[in-house]
Amino acid sequence: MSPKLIPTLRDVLIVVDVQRDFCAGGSLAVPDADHVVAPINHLARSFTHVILTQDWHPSDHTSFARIHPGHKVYDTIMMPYGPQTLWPEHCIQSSAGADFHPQLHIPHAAAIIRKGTDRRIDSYSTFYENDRVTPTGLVGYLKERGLSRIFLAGLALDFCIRYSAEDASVHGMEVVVVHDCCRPIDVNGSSAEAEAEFRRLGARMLSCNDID
Ligand code: VGL
Ligand code: ZN
Repeated sequence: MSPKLIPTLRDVLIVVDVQRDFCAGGSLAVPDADHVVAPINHLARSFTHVILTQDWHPSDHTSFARIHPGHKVYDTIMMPYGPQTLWPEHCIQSSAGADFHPQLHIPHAAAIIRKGTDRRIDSYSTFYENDRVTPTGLVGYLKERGLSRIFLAGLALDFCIRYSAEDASVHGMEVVVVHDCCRPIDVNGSSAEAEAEFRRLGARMLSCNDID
């Protein structure tokens, strides 16, 4: 057995979108999502630096199928910034569905990044909106604090985690995906695509048991 990885002060755990709407009974429930909550609570105790993210949409957000007559949920449409999957309404700003999962318990998390707040554009990555140029400010936060290796856990593996991994790599940060603390939505082949992308990026795939 290889020795466990012990996170250092340059490491940060980003806990992605562990919100009610992505969990059982939510409007965009990710299969088996509730099972990541306890392992993530435990994992977070190994990190000095933890950031939480929240998907945080206005009620007429462009990613909602309802506002595109003639289209249904999970259709893909072309937007000025590229292809966009259409979703059920989810994570509406200040709604109960946008709250963190009630069992998520990470008191030392120092920042919350909210994304998808602009009605006109979706945002999967915690770093940039889907135009890939409008920043959330997270790169600056990490750089200023000297955090250069990011560990990703949460929802959904094939959207927010995948695109966050891409953007972090572009900025020269090392990326570790804590795979058993993530779950995919898996729509239109997105899971297989995400796994191929993690390989292409050279992202390190670990289980929470690999981390002390
Ligand atoms: C996400 C679908 C819609 C995500 C957000 O954060 O993975 N997926 N909105
Ligand atoms: Zn969303």
